Amino acid sequence: MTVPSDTTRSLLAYLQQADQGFLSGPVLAAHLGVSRTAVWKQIRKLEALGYPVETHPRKGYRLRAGPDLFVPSEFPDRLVTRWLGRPFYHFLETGSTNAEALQLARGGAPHGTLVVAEKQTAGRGRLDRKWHSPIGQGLTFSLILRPNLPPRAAPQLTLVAASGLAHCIRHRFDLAARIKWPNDILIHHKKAAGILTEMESEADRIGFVVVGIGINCNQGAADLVGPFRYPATSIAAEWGGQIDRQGFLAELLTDLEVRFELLQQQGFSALLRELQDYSDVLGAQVVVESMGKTIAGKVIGLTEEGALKVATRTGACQVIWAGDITRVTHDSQHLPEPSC
Ligand code: BT5
Repeated sequence: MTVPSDTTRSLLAYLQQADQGFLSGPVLAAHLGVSRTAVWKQIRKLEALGYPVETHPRKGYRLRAGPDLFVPSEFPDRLVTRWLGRPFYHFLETGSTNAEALQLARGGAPHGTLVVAEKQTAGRGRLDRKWHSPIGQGLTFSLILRPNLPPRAAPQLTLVAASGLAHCIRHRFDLAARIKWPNDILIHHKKAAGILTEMESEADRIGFVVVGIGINCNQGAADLVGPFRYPATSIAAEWGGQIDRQGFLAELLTDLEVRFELLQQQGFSALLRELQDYSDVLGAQVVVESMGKTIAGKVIGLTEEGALKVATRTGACQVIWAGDITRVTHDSQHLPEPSC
């Protein structure tokens, strides 16, 4: 794993501030307090990370127009949350922001801590699956939460995060983002984001939870072919233009904070309505893989705790606490709806 040094970060910040203008080797060396050879080595590091740096023999170096780059020094000023997103850790490259956040949480990092990475070398989904995100195009981040809730409420944090994310995409981009229970955000029935929640608990209450979110923001068609388990898309592909990832993340954290507070103060039922409104699967025929079993039927809702209620062909009601919806058919015929 390559963790960029403070010098690499500072160099990136100078190049970003130059707004695609050139900065000479001697000027950068003076700013950074290192030799010109060291500047050259740091430039190679940035290139290895995927940043498009142009080198000119006389003018020096500049960051070419490329991916929309996160400017870590600016981001905290854009946050309008009360507690979510602070403290803020930014990695140019790391294995997984969830792994970083778990480690920080074990070391005592507070409720609200945010860990963002431009590039993950081992981004993960559920069940040891992989999460792919080219550098600078998606958003990959994790939040440390220390809610006063019992461990069985942890899956609700995934659902609540999904609701906040769908809400933010809807309001910021006017796109009908929907939730594929429990952790996927779809736009036009294609996956635009995924959530991975990991927890460490004490006897009867959550010690901490790490909510990891991966969002396809500015990925183009070539980055979305997969192969993925479900068709993929990005916000930019659906919206029709590059998006400002930092502005979006700042707004998203506000939407998440409101919902995490509501969950803590009023309970999950206060969020149920929004979750059902944003559901991609409510009323649809689905196939669910759950604990080694395959269940097919029509989704008729969520329980008060957030489990999925599926009416099977026999009219029986199955309550599913954890699983993966592998197929969704929206033109479902009428089925008897048992009460459960
Ligand atoms: C998820 O798992 O969708 C949860 C993804 C969470 C990723 C974030 S990024 C920040 C934080 N740090 C981490 O290390 N992880 C979290 P799941 O429902 O199991 O879906 C995983 C599957 O989605 C993979 O097996 C692929 O088929 C597919 N996939 C991978 N990358 C994708 C992408 N960019 N867009 C759409 N689908 C993708």
